[in-house]
This record gives sequence, C-alpha cells and structure tokens, in this order.
Amino acid sequence: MCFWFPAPHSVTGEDLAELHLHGGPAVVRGVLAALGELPGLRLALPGEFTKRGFLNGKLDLTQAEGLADLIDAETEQQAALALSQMDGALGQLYESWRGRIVKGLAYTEAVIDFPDEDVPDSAALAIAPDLQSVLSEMKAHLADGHRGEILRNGLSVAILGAPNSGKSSLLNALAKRDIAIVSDIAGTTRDVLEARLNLGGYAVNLADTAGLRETSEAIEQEGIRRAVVRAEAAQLRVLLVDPGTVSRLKDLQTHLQPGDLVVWSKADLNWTPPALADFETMAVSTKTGAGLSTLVTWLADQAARFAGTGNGAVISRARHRESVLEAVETLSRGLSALTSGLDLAAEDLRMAARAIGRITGRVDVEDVLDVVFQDFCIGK
Ligand SMILES: Nc1nc2c(ncn2[C@@H]2O[C@H](COP(=O)(O)OP(=O)(O)O)[C@@H](O)[C@H]2O)c(=O)[nH]1
Ligand SMILES: [Mg+2]
Repeated sequence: MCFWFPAPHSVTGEDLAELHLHGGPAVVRGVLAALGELPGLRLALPGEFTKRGFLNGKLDLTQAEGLADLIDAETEQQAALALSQMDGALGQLYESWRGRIVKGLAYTEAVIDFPDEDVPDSAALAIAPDLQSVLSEMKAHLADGHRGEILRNGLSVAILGAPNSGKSSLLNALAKRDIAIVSDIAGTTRDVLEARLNLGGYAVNLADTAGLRETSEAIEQEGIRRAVVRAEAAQLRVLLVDPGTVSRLKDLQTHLQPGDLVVWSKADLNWTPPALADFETMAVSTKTGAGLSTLVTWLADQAARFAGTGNGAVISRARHRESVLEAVETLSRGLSALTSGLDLAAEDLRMAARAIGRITGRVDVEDVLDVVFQDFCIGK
C-alpha cells in the first residue's frame, strides 16, 4: 500500500511517498533493494526527515529535540516532557522572548539612526521595563532546580556505606538483576556501578559505590575517591548501615546532605538501630525483601519532588541552558548600556536575541544542527 503526501502538507514539507509492507525482514529488504535500483534514490541519513522538516519550517529545533526524546523515552514522565516540548510550548516561550528583545533592538537602532528630532532619546528607554521583565522571566526559567534535565536524564542517587553493609545487594534488588558482585569479602566493589530504573514513571540512576573505609590498597583508594565524588555530584545519597558498621555512623554521616536517607540494612538480623534525628531512616532487608517497597516509594517521591511533572516549558538540555545564560548576560549588559552608550546597548541586545534564536534554530544554526540531528535513528 502506498500513500502519497504532496508538498507542502507532508511532515517534511516536500513530496513524500510512504510504503506500507508486510513486516517480514526479507520483504522489507527486497523492496529496499528494488528501490535502490531506481535512479536518484538513496537511504535517508539518521534524522534526515526531521531535519528537512526543520529546514522547511515545519518545526523548530526544540520540537525536533522533543521528537528525538520521545523516541528515546523510557518512562512515562520522560515521554510527557518530550510531548510537551514537541507541542511547541518551549519554542513559543523562547520565540516570544526573542521577539521582545528584537523590538527593543529596533527601538534602540531607531534612536541611533535618527539622532535629531524624529525619534527622541527617551524612546530607547521606553522599552527598558519590558526588557527588564524578559530578563526576570529568563532568570526564573533558569532557577528551576534543573527539573527538566532531571526528568530527562533521570534523578541521580548514590548508595553509600562501609564495606559489607549490603550496598551491592541493594542495587541488585532494586534493579531486579545481578549487576554488582555481592560477597562477604570487604572491598569487592571498586568501580561505580549504575542501574537505570523506572520508579513510578520517573527515571532514576542508582549508583553502587566502593565501601568507605581507611585502606592502604591503591585501587581500593581510587574506588573510594570515586565513590565520594559520585556521591557529591548526585542529587540524593542513601547511606547503608548494618549491625557491623553502625559504630561508624557518625563518621559515615559526614558524607550526607540535608534531605538524604539512612537505611538500616539487614533488617532480617533483628537488630536495633540507634535513634537518629538529622535524617529520615528506614529498615530494609534484601534477604527477605522487607522494606524494599517503602524504599522504592520514597525514591519515586523524591524524583517527583526534584523533577515535578513533564508539563509546561522547562529546560531539558544543557544546550538550552547555555544559550539562556548567555542571553541573560548580554541582555543585562545591554540594559545598563541603554543609559550610557546606545551603540553598545544595541550590540548586546543583538547578541541576546541571537543566543535565544539559536535554541529554536532561528539564527546561524549550522553548527547546532549536527548536534541536534546526530542522535536520531534512521527513518525519522
Ligand atoms: N542477612 C543479610 N545479609 C545481607 C543482606 N544484604 C547483604 N547481605 C550480605 O552482606 C554481605 C555484603 O553484601 P554486599 O552487597 O556485597 O555489600 P557491599 O560491600 O556493601 O556491596 C554479603 O555476604 C551479603 O550476602 C541482608 O539484607 N540480610
Ligand atoms: Mg559492593
């Protein structure tokens, strides 16, 4: 069966034919081979359909990125974020900012170009309040606790603890597969091991780390150094304490930050943990499974707290954040220059508009295009 989508109403904006085949690989290969014999036909590059759609004005870069994210989405919340970005919410926000900056630029240039009576100097200052509010909106957009990026990349959680406290067993239990080697030999885990989980619709990256202790063994020392670095970079830390390591609690606690969790492990051994005021605590046994579902719920709640929902216009990529940061910097410089040198102000406003335009793909994007489309699969 063949569908014909004439330009300009197809997804790419060009004439487009779509073949529907029976799904067997041999049939698909046969048809592709036959098509390959026709003059002028070749296989599409990864992301080429979407790229042509972008070049023909069918969607902006944030929407193209939303589509790529939707294809890669593993959890419901990642898909929701991708869909809202595909809908154009983020692109519209950036375009409206760019429009307002460009308007300010136009006023400023008018004052520069017609210095005498036609346009009074105050015209340039008249647009200052609106530019000021664009600046505040951008700053609020940046101060979002990275929730879009956490939604998209997953909440990062590090499991910490002394050797043999049950960290690797916990990672395996939560991931429901044997990722880390479990053994009663202290110092077994050295590298940071990661598992990507879907907890309540949120992506969570759980890291198992080397047990914290004094050691003279060089490789284990390096593992412990990595554990500490990883724990500091994580959004949350879970400290595991078992009966054998509870005496070191005070010292281990120094690696935690407010909001982190202490897990009393090996609850099946029926031991009594000490009272602890500074952190939330819970008891878990990977041997019996007791407490595991409470821990999973806690982690999912934390992911929701950090990431919110995927609705609305939130920054989901470092690429966007860098450009908005650049726009904030140049726009605030331009605003202060409005009262001193209009030429300088105009140049700064132009740079701010360009920084925002780069996010949606409105201006000099050649270098950005490769970055955006290289992650696509063939056929999209
Ligand atoms: N009784 C009991 N033993 C456990 C539990 N979890 C782990 N262990 C044992 O504790 C030892 C150390 O476990 P492991 O996960 O390798 O700890 P790690 O060094 O912190 O990664 C192993 O012998 C495990 O079988 C548990 O919930 N209950
Ligand atoms: Mg281990």
